[in-house]
Amino acid sequence: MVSLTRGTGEIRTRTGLGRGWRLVACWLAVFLPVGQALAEDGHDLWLRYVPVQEAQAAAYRADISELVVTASTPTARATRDELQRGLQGLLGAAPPQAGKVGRDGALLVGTPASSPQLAALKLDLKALGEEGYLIRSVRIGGHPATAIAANTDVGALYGAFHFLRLIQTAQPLQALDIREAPRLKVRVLNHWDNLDRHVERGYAGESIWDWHRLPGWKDPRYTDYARANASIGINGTVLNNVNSNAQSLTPMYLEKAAALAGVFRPYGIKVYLSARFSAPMEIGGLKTADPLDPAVRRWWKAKADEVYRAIPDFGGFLVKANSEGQPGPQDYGRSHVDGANMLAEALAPHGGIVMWRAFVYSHEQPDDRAKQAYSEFVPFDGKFARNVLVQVKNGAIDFQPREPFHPLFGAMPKTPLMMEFQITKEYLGFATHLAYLGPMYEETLRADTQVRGPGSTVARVIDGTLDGHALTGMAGVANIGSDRNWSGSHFDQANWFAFGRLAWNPHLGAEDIAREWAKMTFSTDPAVVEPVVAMMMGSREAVVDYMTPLGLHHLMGRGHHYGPAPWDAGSERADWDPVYYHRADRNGIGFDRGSHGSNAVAQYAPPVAAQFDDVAQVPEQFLLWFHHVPWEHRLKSGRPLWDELIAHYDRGVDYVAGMRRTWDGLAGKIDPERHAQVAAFLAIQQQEAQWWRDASIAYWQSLNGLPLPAGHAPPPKPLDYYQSLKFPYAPGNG
Ligand code: GCV
Repeated sequence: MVSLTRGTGEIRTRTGLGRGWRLVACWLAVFLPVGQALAEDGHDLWLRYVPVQEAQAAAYRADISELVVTASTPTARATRDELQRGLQGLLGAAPPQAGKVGRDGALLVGTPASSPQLAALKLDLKALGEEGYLIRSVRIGGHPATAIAANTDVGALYGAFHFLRLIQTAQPLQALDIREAPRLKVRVLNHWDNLDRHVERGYAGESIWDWHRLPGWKDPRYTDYARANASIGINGTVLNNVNSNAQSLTPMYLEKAAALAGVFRPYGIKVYLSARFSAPMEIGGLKTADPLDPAVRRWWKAKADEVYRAIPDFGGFLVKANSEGQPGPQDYGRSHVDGANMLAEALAPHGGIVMWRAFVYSHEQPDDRAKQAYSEFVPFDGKFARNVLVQVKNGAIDFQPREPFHPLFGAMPKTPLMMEFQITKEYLGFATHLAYLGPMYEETLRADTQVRGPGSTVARVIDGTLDGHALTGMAGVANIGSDRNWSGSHFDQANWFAFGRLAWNPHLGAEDIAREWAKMTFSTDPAVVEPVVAMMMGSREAVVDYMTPLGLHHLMGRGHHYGPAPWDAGSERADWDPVYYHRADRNGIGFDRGSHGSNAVAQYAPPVAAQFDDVAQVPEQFLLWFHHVPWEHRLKSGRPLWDELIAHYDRGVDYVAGMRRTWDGLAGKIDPERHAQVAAFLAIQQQEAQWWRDASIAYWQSLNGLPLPAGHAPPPKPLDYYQSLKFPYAPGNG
């Protein structure tokens, strides 16, 4: 299926099309007038490769007169195939292939080892490492040409995707001089996918891993998954849920994982597995999983050897231990270090790594759950083995619409910490709410921990530059499922894309990424791109406004996390209940994490702690995260807190209404199928934003008895109506 895109880049036009090129161009001119859009279902993600405007296509075809790729390895073949597929789609036909550059406009792709012509260029590739690439306009034998060069085939593949992106985003192809190398080493998706294909916190259908039919049937989707990930630089995937099942480590499942690894390998993607800490007992017949027990250690070594026999380039293990009921070393009076280092030792001879999660909270009720990870992990700084990364969520609670950065960032200088972002929208309205998460990721990455003075950003902690770590990484909890559009909604694809781009370079800007994505996904027409980017950029803030303004958090329905339930109380753990987090009563609202409260602020570097501790200085977006204040507390606007809260709720709902208007205005410019689904989802979002606003206000009013400020409508229903709503079958529940 195709839709015609209209580009804006300044592309010089040349004549002299070959017969194939001419036929396609005529076909396009006759059947697809500019601006007409045909239906699409989103399956092609941002790799749609639909024809660019003919004038542009003609210019691009002149720039790429032949393709020179030595396709002697699976990765080089994947590179060649992608370029052929991409150029065929974008320009109407793939350029002819040649063994070496012989005329003007050749595209030469590869490594100095694979191509004598590239080697002769003596390009400076040293600093590009194993995954970097350069794209440069060069002259070869007197002919102008474009070189995509790298030290490895995978680097060249990444370069090819970048080159295609230039065309997809209507960039000129002259005078190119692009050098790129990833800033992070491990760029992984975490699939919370169970062996029965249920996806924990998944809103895009069942798991794409068809375990039952593997290894015999390798769904072509796996190749497309690998292409999509490689196109944004993702180089690893953890196949199974962190709430893991030891069966994943049995020979039967290892054979299936090996089949997936075989599909992903040409695309530079390694397979990792979540390891259940108690596996030695569950599938190994041992009586204990104590990490200091010699038999347990032997078992894991043998298991690692077995895994590497099946998957020679296996990436390593991800572990959730002693958290939310998962087994772990503390079950035996041992520590996170004992557990992580035991696995690290088993993997080290094979070059594997352990990603040990810091998302922990104890069985005992802590005074403040936000403090636990820091308290448990900081004492272990410098004690983890060299091949262990500690994987830290962006905030200290749990993927809320807004959280201050996790205090562990900067607090463990001798330990490499990797970021864990959630791509799936567990707490942000599931797949039906349009919330572009780029600004949220950017907000955390740019946050200044100040641990080594100003400029000690979270991005610099995780890219290793702050404390000199070579092992670095970022994980994203995937939003991928078997829905035709992969992510449950068209706009949720942007969150997968943004994660990949930021994992490659955590210093990129969310707006630039949104613009790239919008051009590749919908159209290069500025009349489409600009309104779409504007919608996206404010969309996460709108969710914060209508769900959890001013630092409120964890007010979602218990368990499934769908919809508002700020009244929820009485579950088996107080820190699973919204009332634990907002602490509202007739006098005030908010969690006191200041020096007179739980003192969680003390976990930040002194200048940050001082700012968060001071109710007059704390950024208002975190006010109720760190402070319990009276409803009358005056904000910078001069309004009392109560009025300000209401204003935020209404602003959030209004933003969604605005997105609907913008989107309606794009009818005819976006293909009807995708346009209709986004429109329907925005209607759901508006209803649910209103529900969040009304239910929250009704509940707060039941506590504080305050009237609504003038001009704001009261909730249309009484509180008990909102409290009566139940959602036993909400998707994604664990
Ligand atoms: C995989 C939250 C989610 C759980 C998830 C957990 C985690 O608590 O609700 O579904 O479990 O985070 O990150 O381990």
